[in-house]
Amino acid sequence: MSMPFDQLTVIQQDITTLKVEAIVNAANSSLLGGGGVDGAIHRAAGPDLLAECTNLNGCETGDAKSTFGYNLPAYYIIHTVGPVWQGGNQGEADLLASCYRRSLEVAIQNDCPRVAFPAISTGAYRFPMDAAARIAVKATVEFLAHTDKIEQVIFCCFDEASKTRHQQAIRELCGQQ
Ligand code: AR6
Repeated sequence: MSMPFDQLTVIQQDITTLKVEAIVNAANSSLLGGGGVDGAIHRAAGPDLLAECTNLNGCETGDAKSTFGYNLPAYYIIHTVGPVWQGGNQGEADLLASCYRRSLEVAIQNDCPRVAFPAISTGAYRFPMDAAARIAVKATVEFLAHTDKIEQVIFCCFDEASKTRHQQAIRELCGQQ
């Protein structure tokens, strides 16, 4: 698969510090907050975020909904709900790919050219990092092939291992970088 490499970036950082049009939150179906990156985003955005989330009526696994970013440097937060890893035979891979596709669709609806993703489902939801990174990159590359509305997708990894896996997945899917 050929790919304009400059559209994909892998960084190791706290996603709440990023100044891009939209960051993605790895939420749960209540959209009312939790631990991990969800907790960090709610803490950094402030209480107005929870107030807006309360009106969203939750979110299905694999779907995505947007809110404002409030005190975050990012203008929007796109909340998506990843699958809980249950061994791999419960549609987890398709649901995870759907999180990336739906988040990018919601980014386009909100005119966001730059979107940063955490490694959805790889924390509390226990999706194996290796497989998750490949799914994330593949779903994103396939999506970007059919739109000119997204300029940059940032895989914002929390640790070194996650960063390495995403870089590896990009090399595997797109050739040498
Ligand atoms: N910036 C970037 N990545 C982060 C950050 C951060 N500040 N904090 C954690 N990560 P998780 P999940 C990474 O557990 O697996 C919540 O309670 C982390 O290292 O946040 O989708 C929700 O409410 C990991 O690689 O999300 C749900 O109930 C990745 O983000 C549940 O957890 C995802 O880990 C969702 O679980």
